[in-house]
Amino acid sequence: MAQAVYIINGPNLNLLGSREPEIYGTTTLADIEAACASKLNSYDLPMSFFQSNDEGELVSIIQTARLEASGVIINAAAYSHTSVAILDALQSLSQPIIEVHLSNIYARESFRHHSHISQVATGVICGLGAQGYEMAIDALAKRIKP
Ligand code: CA2
Repeated sequence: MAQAVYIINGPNLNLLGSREPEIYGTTTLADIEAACASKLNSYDLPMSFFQSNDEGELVSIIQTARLEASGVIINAAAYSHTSVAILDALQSLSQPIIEVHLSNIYARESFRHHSHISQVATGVICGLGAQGYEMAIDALAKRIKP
């Protein structure tokens, strides 16, 4: 069996479904995890799903992904726009990386229009809510070497 797909979520995404439904919808992170598990199962790919509010912990997870993941899906949330440390960690990966945002970051405040992560991502999906994670899995499944 292939190595796990790492799905990495950044700060405040643990609050999904509890606030700001007009921006982020009503789906919880647990709902997203379950949908991703089911989708990956259909590709016979294992999953490791993470959420952290801590930048250093996210860097450590990415370092583990470098050694253990077949591919990475990352929604680094606000750290997408600010974190050179997360960019540096992702730059060391050779696996495909798909960046996901639930909201359309280009239709929001200008400080959300730039993501450090995009330059190292194989592809970027935004504005499609939780469906973006499932689309990212489809994209990764085509790119993961057996
Ligand atoms: O649209 C996305 O997925 C974002 O990565 C979400 C981040 C935001 O900083 C990015 O610009 C775009 C924020 C995640 C916060 O999630 C919450 C969910 C519910 C209630 C409060 C925050």
